[in-house]
Amino acid sequence: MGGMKKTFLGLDESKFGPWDFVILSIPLEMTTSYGEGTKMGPKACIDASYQVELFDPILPADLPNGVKIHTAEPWNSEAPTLRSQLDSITDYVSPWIDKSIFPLILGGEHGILLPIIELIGESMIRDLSKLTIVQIDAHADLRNTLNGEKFSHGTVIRRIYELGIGKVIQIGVRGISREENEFIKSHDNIETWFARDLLSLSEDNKWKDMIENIGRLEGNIWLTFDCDGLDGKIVPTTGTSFPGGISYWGAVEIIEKLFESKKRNIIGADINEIVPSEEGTLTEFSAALIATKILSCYTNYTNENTKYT
Ligand SMILES: [Mn+2]
Repeated sequence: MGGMKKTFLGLDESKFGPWDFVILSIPLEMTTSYGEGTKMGPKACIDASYQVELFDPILPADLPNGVKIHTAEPWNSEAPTLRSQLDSITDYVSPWIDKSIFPLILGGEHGILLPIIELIGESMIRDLSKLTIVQIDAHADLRNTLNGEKFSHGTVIRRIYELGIGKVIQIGVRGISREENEFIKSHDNIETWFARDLLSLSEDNKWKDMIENIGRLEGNIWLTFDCDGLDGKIVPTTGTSFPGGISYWGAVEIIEKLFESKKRNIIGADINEIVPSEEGTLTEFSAALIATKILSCYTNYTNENTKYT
């Protein structure tokens, strides 16, 4: 392909829309605690997607399984402050927040989610109390501030919650502060499935309960997938890689369950905190597999029936 831009999965893409599914890259890196390199994440994920198979046994045909995909040019900004960077993310994402297109956003640190949800509140779902956020993450991201910073990967779900989100469902949390734990306990519409309860080796662990619970969700859903929600073994270089997390098959089960029913409109998703290493590691490949699973479930979901409205 020479100097040509790479497309997700190396698929041939039509130059002209309308498209059904867009891959957006937001390589923002400003506040990640340690393990820098999220700004390389989206590109590394797209590069790694070349190693992912187009066959998925749940599909009647290979990917793209009849849907029109577009890999957009990455976001790029030299704006001087974090808030102005977030505003430029709004400009970048804006053309793609549209009921007829599914946006899959590759990040970049988790903080990218705030302008996206703000935009959804302004244009797509005016009443954010009708939106559920499903968050896969090692952390709750519910701090009021982190190192004095209001806008950060460690505060992003708190900022989004303050917009009036209907419900937040957190899966895989295992790094949390006392303040966040209290915040969860005192807010009924934040439902946190701690990694230890889900994944403990005891027979009465809560994994099945969590999956059933997801199966009962209705209405509009945004899926935000922080790579550190996965077990540290399969995302070894991500921002805050953490042991005791969700397995690859666990993540696949969650995604397939979410897309299984038309009671739910999955309006979009992001995969964030992708940090590759120079040698190339599992992290970006794991992220590419998750991204492909989302695409694959989306194509099945839309092809099975008419598109959601
Ligand atoms: Mn996070």
